[in-house]
Amino acid sequence: MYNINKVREDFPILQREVYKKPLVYLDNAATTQKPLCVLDAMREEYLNVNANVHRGVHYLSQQATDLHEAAREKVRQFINARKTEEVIFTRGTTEAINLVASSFCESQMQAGDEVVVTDMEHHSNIVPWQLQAERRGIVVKHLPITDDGLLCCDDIAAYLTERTKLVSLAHVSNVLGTVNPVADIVRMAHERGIPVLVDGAQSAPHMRIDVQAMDCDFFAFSGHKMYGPTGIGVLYGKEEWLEKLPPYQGGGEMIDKVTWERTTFERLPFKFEAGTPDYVATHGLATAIDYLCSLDLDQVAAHETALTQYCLEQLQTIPDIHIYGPCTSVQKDAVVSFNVGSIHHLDMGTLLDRLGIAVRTGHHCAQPLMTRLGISGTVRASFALYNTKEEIDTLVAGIRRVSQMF
Ligand code: C6P
Repeated sequence: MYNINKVREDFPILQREVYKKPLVYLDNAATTQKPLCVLDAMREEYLNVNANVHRGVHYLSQQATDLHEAAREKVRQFINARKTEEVIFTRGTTEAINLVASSFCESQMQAGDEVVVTDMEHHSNIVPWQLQAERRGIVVKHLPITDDGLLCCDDIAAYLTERTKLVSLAHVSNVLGTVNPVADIVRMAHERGIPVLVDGAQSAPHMRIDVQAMDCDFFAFSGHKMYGPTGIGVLYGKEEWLEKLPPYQGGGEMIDKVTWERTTFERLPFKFEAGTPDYVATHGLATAIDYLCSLDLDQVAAHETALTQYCLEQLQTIPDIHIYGPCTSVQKDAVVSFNVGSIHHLDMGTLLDRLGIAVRTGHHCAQPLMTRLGISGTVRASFALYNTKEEIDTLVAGIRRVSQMF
């Protein structure tokens, strides 16, 4: 049985007040709060283990290296990758996608070749490709979405041409909450020999990830959105692809041998990890994964789906509300974006904040999606494993109160 009161005790920040009101934290798609066990694990490492990894023969360095590599194995299990060599530590989803954009385009694409993204991407899955378009003349195409915020799946085949070299799409939209049918898209792309990158920033915290079952070629996610520290993320890549791609950055750790004439590179995964990694953060991420799994991922998912469904039902009782994206938790995951009448999203967010309710407002780093929806921004409530129905009641009462002010 999911014990929400006990779960909330693991996150002391949830007990604090803002403006003398109990904090209702509904900005989890931006970043989640951290449980005590993650903070304790990182403090303990800095206090008693701290040393650079992979470099020292001394005891502390070996202990830190063991923790760091144990974290890689933990991530491997979490996403069900075949090998730890397929798990690259990055600073986050953004860096993971930039790595692929840079190395993939350099080695696998020529001017005129195409990358297909979608109309619901975060800037992190648009701008890296645009940079490559400017530098190498590749073409960025975007799959359309329906007015309900679903991918136009019937159109996909038409977008995959002989020049398409990669499909790169969000697993879950950070604005609409739409859960995209990534396994189906991977199958369609693979039938044409096209690899697929899945941006898992908004899915990894909320559902079981099995990269082998999904059969994606790359999968990117961030630690800080799943109860881990900031500054650490993961790029999963199939070994055969990672072997083919050139290094992203150069520096310490990623080399085999350096001479003035020539440098050869380390084996996977180190080839893609130049410089001192954030080894305390990797241990923090591993602790966050342990925490998440200790609560049972299926129970967490069921709790969050129930919250999303409840929120959708309650919001729909508010006059003049417009909810963006699908209105059923079957296709939507833990993110609800809306506007009420002509009230500006920033005004709504600012006034909700005064009631102690933390939501995000604006374009959510998805400006092309805003253009598609014909709006400048939304108010977004996003849920985590520690949120409650009572908090959603507070949100809904807050929206009603703000609406009456206008
Ligand atoms: N979205 C949000 O409030 P980083 O910043 O690298 O950890 O994650 C980038 C990113 C990539 N893809 C998706 C789908 C995302 O949602 C995000 C981060 C946050 O929606 C911050 S802008």
